[in-house]
Amino acid sequence: MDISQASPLETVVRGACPHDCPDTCALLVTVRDGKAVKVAGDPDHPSTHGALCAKVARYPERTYSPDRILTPMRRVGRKGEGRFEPATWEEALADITARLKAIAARDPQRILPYSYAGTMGWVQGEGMASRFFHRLGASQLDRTICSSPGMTGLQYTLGGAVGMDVERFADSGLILIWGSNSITSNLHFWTFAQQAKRRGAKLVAIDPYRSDTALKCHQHVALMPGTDAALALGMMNVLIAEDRLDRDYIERYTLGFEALAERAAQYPPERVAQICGIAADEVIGLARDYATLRPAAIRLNYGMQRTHGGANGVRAIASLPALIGAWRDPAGGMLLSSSHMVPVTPSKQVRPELMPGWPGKPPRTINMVQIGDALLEADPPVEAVIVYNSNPVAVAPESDKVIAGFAREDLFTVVLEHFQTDTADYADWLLPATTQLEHFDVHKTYGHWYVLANNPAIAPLGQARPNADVFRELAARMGFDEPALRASDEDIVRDAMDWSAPQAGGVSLEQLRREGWTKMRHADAPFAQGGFPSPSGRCEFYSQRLADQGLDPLPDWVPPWESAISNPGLAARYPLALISPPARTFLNSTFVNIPGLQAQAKEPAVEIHPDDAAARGVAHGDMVEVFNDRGRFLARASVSDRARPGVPVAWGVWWHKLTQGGRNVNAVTSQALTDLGRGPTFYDCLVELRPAP
Ligand SMILES: Nc1nc2c(c(=O)[nH]1)N[C@H]1C(S)=C(S)[C@@H](COP(=O)(O)OP(=O)(O)OC[C@H]3O[C@@H](n4cnc5c(=O)[nH]c(N)nc54)[C@H](O)[C@@H]3O)O[C@H]1N2
Ligand SMILES: Nc1nc2c(c(=O)[nH]1)N[C@H]1C(S)=C(S)[C@@H](COP(=O)(O)OP(=O)(O)OC[C@H]3O[C@@H](n4cnc5c(=O)[nH]c(N)nc54)[C@H](O)[C@@H]3O)O[C@H]1N2
Ligand SMILES: [Mo]
Repeated sequence: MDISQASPLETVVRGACPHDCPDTCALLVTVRDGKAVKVAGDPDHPSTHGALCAKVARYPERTYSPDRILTPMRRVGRKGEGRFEPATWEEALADITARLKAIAARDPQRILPYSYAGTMGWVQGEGMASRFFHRLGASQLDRTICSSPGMTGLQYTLGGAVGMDVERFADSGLILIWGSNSITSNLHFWTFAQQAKRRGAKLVAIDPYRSDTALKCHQHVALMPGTDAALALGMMNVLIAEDRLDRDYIERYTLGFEALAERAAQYPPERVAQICGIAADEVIGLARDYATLRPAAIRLNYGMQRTHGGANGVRAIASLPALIGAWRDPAGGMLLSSSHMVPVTPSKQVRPELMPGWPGKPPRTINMVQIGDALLEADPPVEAVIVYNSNPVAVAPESDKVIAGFAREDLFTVVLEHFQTDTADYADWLLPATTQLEHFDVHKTYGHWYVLANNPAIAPLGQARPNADVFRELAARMGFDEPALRASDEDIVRDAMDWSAPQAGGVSLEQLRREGWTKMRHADAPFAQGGFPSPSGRCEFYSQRLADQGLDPLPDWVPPWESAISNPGLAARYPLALISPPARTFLNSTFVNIPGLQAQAKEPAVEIHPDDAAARGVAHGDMVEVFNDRGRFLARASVSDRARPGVPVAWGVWWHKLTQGGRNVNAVTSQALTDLGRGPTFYDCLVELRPAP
């Protein structure tokens, strides 16, 4: 479409959705008299298809919200009170520099960045920020809160985050939508799944909860949380027993089939049925469909890797396509993340070599999942934390500890934000950040094969500044004069991607900015003849790299930390396995404060199966208290058989301060980590509930 000039006063600017979502939509921002009046999806971009989710369609409302932070703010009240007075950037940056210098003189590791994917951009994400913290010698943050178990599972199986072209799902004959509520969290994939459905494909949802997506699939397999590896191994058991394998594909392009077959032999359908809480026939039927309804595709998503065995679950599932040769077809195989199909070299973007002691003895690493413990117990202590692109007080597990940590009067906290979030309340300095409409960036994604440019559509509001600008200036004030710390935004983007790689198809940054997006060039069925990025080039059922670390080289079912099978004592006190997937109206804790979206979600809710509700004297619409040894929160009960017996569902992620009892669901979630990848176990969480006192 021609977007040059709609009228002399109205322009359309090409942008990219910055959010942590596999869809990374191509945006068209209409600007009139310097004001963004509309954000729409680009109709020409194949996966965006002119459609935006309900949240991002409200991006102008969010940008011009009267609640935006538009000037630097200095704390005047007690920690967490959220009382501030306006200050100048000069005052803010001078004080922050002085404080950081003083701490760094003792030990820079006492300074900790805390960030995640508020924006996924190469520039306003980790580009300049990480360079700054590396040069400073700050503690490294292990950014594990979302996808690291799944990414690690892929690494040890396929060799990286590679997978199908999402557009090809339209031609699949069977789609297993596994651990994903696509209509909520991967809407633009759902469009392709629906096309496949209209062409006769069978859709199966594998999810403990009968989600909006599961409701629209032909079949729903409602397994217990954290049992996915058992189900996948059970499917293998049947595929092998019934000889429904692609022996030729296995022979040529996989590693360790004999060993995997021995492992799968331990998972006959009856045992799997018991572990997963489903019928043996479901396991058998699923395996038969998987082998016969071609092309067979799996849309795996991160919802299934938030339990102890999350990475092994991904390893087991990622082994399935090779067993039946599903990769031979462009519409077969699987997709969890395809982010490594873009030729980005993270080290060129974030420059680890700037760290003191690199590579032999770099600064310590702190896992963001365990920020609660880290702020309370790390030795040497964390004396300063600088938060950007994240809201840890709301999103990190075991809130009471996270809050106690941020409430330390001796902790120096800087928060770069759009809004006064739960985390911002604890800031000593709250700094106004620009939104995606106000700054430049470039994005890749994990759910399709495009790279997208985001051109600034409007001038920064108030005194808001882009993250990269702030860290560039802090670097200068700290006296860091390496070229990497003076790099312009465009330099960072040029560094991040290998623009001359064949996948990039010769695109230049200028062209990308003009055209908005470009698709990476890959073969239609990239793994039809193996060629996986693993050390052997094969799909590695057996991983020598895991064996070398003394770990199980084969995928297995690793039971949840908290379940009746693995911890009967705990389950006797807390018999309900709580999961807390994202709400359709919010993006993690972003958008929770936007009135139009908040009104749709109304208040924190927990869906409970009628049997569980009746046993506790809970009626539909009652306020209930959900609790365990870690904490408690209040939520409105929604009694519905869409929830499995024993598995209530609490929608995330509210701001604590916007809930009735002052705590969201993370009051009860745990800081325990996954089997591989050091990830969070948000959906591995036993609780009890009762009518609110
Ligand atoms: N609207 C909206 N979209 C989002 C987000 C959002 O907050 N709101 N968040 C974005 C982000 S950061 C991410 S990571 C993704 C997350 O999106 P997904 O990767 O799809 O993951 P979740 O939404 O966490 O969970 C998806 C489904 O998995 C189910 N589930 C829970 N435990 C298990 C299990 O053990 N096994 C199986 N098989 N299923 C399980 C849940 O019931 C849920 O229906 O979505 C992104 N998109
Ligand atoms: N119980 C439970 N907890 C969960 C999850 C769950 O499923 N259940 N999901 C987990 C997952 S998958 C994830 S990814 C994490 C997400 O956790 P976070 O990465 O913390 O994501 P958000 O809550 O969206 O917070 C992002 C913040 O960044 C800010 N921001 C956006 N753009 C910019 C910018 O350009 N500059 C600056 N300075 N700030 C910006 C936004 O205003 C927002 O407050 O939460 C996790 N927490
Ligand atoms: Mo995430």
